[in-house]
Amino acid sequence: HEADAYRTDLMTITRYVLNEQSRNPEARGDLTILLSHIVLGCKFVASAAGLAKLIGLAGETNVQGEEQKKLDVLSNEVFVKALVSSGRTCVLVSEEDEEATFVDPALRGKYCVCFDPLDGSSNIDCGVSIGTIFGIYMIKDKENVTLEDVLQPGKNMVAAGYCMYGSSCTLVLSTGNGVNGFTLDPSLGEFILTHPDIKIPKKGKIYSVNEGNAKNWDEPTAKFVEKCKFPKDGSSPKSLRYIGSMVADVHRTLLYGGVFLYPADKKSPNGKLRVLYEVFPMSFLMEQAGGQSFTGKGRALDLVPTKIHERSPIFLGSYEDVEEIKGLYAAQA
Ligand code: AHM
Ligand code: MG
Repeated sequence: HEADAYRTDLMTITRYVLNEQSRNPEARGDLTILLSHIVLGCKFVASAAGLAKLIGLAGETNVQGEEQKKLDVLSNEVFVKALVSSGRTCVLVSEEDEEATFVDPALRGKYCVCFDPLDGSSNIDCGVSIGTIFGIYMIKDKENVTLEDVLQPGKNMVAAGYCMYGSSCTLVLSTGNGVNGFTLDPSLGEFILTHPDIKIPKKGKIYSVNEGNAKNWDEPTAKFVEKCKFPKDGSSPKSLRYIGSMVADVHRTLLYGGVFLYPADKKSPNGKLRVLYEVFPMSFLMEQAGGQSFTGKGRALDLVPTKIHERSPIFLGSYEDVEEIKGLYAAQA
C-alpha cells in the first residue's frame, strides 16, 4: 500500500530533487544545493512564525509603502543570506528590496531567484496562514549578468514553489516535471513527500477573490463572479473562500480545484500581485498541475516583465474554470 511505503521509506525533498536531477545527464547538483538553501530559509520562517515574540511592527516601510512586520524583515535577511551563501545564485529579486541584489562575483552561480520571503503579511498578527513564494531562472551569460536575466517571461523558469506556514508547513515545488508537495516533519526537521504528483481538478466548486473591490471591477470579472453565484446553466452556485494570503488561497485551489483571481480594477489597472515573485511562480505550478493561468489578455507565463516589481491581473486555477474566464474576456474584446 502506497501510504505505508511513505511512512517507512521517507522521501525527503533533497532525496526527491537529487533523483530528479540524476535523470538529467548535464545536471551537476547545483539546483539541488540551491533548493536546499531555500528549504533552510523556509524552516527558519516556519519556526520563527511560531514565536510570538517576533510579532510586532519593525517600524520600517517596504518598497510598496506598506508597514513591515519584524517577521518580514527577518525572513528577507535569512533568505538573502542563504541564497548568497549557496554559491549558486547571481541575481536576487525580493519583494522587500527595492533594487535587485547582484551577488559578489566570487560567490556567483548560474541561477537567479525571485522571491517574496513572507507573503500575506496582513495575516501575521492573527495567526492565519502566510507563505514564501519563489521562482528560479537560469542566467543567460555568466560573463555578462544584467537585470535582463530576471526580466524573462515566466515560461523560462526552471523551478518554482511556495512554502505555506499554516496548520502544517507544506512546501510545494515544481522543477518543470509536475508538482509535488512536502510536509515538514518538525521532529525530523525534514520536508517529506506527502502530496506526490499534484493534479488540479479539471473544474472546481470554489471561487476566491476579494469581493470588496467589486465596485471597481471590469465587466468580464463582474460577469464571471455573477455566474459563480447565480449560474444559469442549472449547476450549483460555487462556494466563496478567501483567506487573503495568496499562498494559502492558491494551495487550496491546487488541491480542491476552482479559481483564484486578483483582477484589474479601475483603481489598480494592473491588479495587486507582483509578476516576478507572485504571478509567475504560481502560474508555473498551476500549469504543471494541469491548470491554467491568465492575465485577462493572455497566458500569464508569456508576460515579459519590464520592471522587477511589476504587477499583473491574474486568474488561475482549474482548466475549465479559467477557460470560462478567457471566454468572457474574448467576448468583450
Ligand atoms: P502582501 O505582499 O502585502 O502580503 O500582499 C500580498 C497579498 C497576497 O498574499 C494576497 O493574495 C493579497 O495580498 C490580498 O490582497 P487584498 O487584501 O487586497 O485582498
Ligand atoms: Mg509580501
